[in-house]
Amino acid sequence: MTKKALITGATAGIGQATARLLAKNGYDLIITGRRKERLDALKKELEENSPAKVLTLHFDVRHRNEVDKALSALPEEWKEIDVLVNNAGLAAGLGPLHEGDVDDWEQMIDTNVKGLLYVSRKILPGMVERRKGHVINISSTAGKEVYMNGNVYCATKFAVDALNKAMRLELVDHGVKVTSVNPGFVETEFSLVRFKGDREKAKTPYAGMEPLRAEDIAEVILFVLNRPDHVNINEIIVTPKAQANAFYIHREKK
Ligand code: NDP
Ligand code: 8X3
Repeated sequence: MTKKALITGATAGIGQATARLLAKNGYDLIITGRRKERLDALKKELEENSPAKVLTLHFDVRHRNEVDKALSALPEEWKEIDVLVNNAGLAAGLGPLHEGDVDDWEQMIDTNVKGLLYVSRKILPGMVERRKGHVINISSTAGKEVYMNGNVYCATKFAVDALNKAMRLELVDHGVKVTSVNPGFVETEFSLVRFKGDREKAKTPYAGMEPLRAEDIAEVILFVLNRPDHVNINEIIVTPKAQANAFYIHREKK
């Protein structure tokens, strides 16, 4: 039977690139996000260009009731999910904690940590029951080291790292694999979202260096999923060539 993957945050960036790659590689997909028109457009594109069947679910991961409602009412043929990619997430703002915007903090914690938990709580029991499944948590280099002014975003990704380890411990006896993928700089809508639509500011992280593309991370996810059943990649850190860690970037001067 065709494997089914649920990808959160498939309307842009890493989630969208992963949906495109998995669709070409034999998966049926549940794609989720808040922007319904983008989900509909992606479903159309994938169904026209690949053998994948696609179900769209339009919800905000921060709203527990919306998550519950969407994932409790899955059509019968979509109930057995093989792969969960916990990808939906964001950074909001970049500045010292003592000047931080509390609304930004709430948005990051509610999306990156609580949203991931709400979705996982709905999907993991089925994997445990079937003794089969693979969870891929998209964390970050920001979940491995704290960088200047990253504070709360880094804290949310450290939390994802902890949850990834907890899931692996608690699911190993149930035959479910758990992997964290930790990217460095990837040029997506991430920076535009972080800087609230300011296109000039959004370019600054990538000045004088070549960032990763969303497709680079999608390929890593497919590699992780394609390992033989007895092999699990516990975690993987992927950075651009010019990025040494979460905070040191080599930049070419023009
Ligand atoms: P994008 O901004 O391009 O995509 C983010 C995705 O998350 C969108 O599909 C968005 O969908 C979804 N999303 C955000 N908030 C919510 C919400 N409240 N409810 C539902 N969906 C939501 O960013 P990336 O692709 O770069 O980011 C994907 C993940 O990768 C994030 O977890 C991010 O932290 C992580 N990451 C990114 C890196 C980078 O440099 N780009 C590096 C390391 C990790 P919509 O707006 O339609 O709801
Ligand atoms: C996204 C990459 O370095 O902007 O997690 O935090 S970074």
